[in-house]
Amino acid sequence: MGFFRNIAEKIKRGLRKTKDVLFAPIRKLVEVFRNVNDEDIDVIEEALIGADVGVEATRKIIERLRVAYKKGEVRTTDQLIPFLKADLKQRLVERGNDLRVAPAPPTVILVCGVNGTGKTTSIAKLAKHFADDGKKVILAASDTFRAAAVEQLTIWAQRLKVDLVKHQMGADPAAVVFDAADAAVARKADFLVIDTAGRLQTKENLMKELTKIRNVAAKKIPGAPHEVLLVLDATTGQNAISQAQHFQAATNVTGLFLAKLDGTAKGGIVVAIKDKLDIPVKFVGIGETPEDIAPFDADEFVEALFE
Ligand SMILES: Nc1nc2c(ncn2[C@@H]2O[C@H](COP(=O)(O)OP(=O)(O)O)[C@@H](O)[C@H]2O)c(=O)[nH]1
Ligand SMILES: [Mg+2]
Repeated sequence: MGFFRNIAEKIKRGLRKTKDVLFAPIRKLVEVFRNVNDEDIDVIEEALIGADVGVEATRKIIERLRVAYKKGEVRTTDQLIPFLKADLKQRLVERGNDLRVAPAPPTVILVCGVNGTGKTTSIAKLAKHFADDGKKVILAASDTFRAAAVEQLTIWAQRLKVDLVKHQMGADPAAVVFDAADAAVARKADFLVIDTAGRLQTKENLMKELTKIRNVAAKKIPGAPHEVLLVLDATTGQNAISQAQHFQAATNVTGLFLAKLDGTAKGGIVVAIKDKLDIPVKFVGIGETPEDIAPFDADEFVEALFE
């Protein structure tokens, strides 16, 4: 109970900037009880665009609002927020927001994404999230492209007291996974989380590298990787969507970790992502510390936006 209240609080805090942009103008509208007019709908449209809900998703929401308005279903200002909440919740509910886990441990999570989006930090968050739940976690430092990447993950592993498998910088990322998968089985880990290099590659290179890692994992652990989490930086707004399309074309992405939701007024990107991509958001990152993670929940997210 305390845990969930804590998460709801965190999400509210993380969405503060988005709320300022999205909700502040709408709140002004609904402060006074009166009949809704056309200008009110324009204000809502602008607010949605401002929060990076995206042109297409905004158009769909506004279209529905206009229909409801014409039919008299939305007549007075007090009906605006309930309408928006219900619409957004319906839009955001998706199949499988829960993490995919293996029928028998270890569950293997492959984490990919462009450099700087927050991969390594998000892995630390996942590690803490699992470890706090009493699970045994092993991290694989398969971003061997930069020495700093291995060092960063090593520091997190030490701080969080979880195991780490690493090779030298420049080593074959799949070889790290090979050893890490052995370690995960031998040490009876519940989760193996794999960090990967995120330099902007061609689709073919990206595909080759991720496929090699996947094959090694699959050979060692049945069904692995059980989850392929793509980390996106919410502050990049619509650009995050084109990144997702790039990765989706290279490999089967099964879930999104939307990082840096706290640093942006573009929290509406969650709605745009749902509208454009068929990949569920599984976690959101709402700060720089390992505690700043929340499993994504559509109801909670929408309530936090309009609180
Ligand atoms: N405010 C905020 N910063 C974050 C979040 N996630 C990651 N960062 C920061 O983003 C920067 C890049 O993160 P890093 O994990 O190194 O990205 P990587 O290159 O993809 O592995 C670091 O300064 C992190 O502290 C988040 O949820 N919120
Ligand atoms: Mg990294």
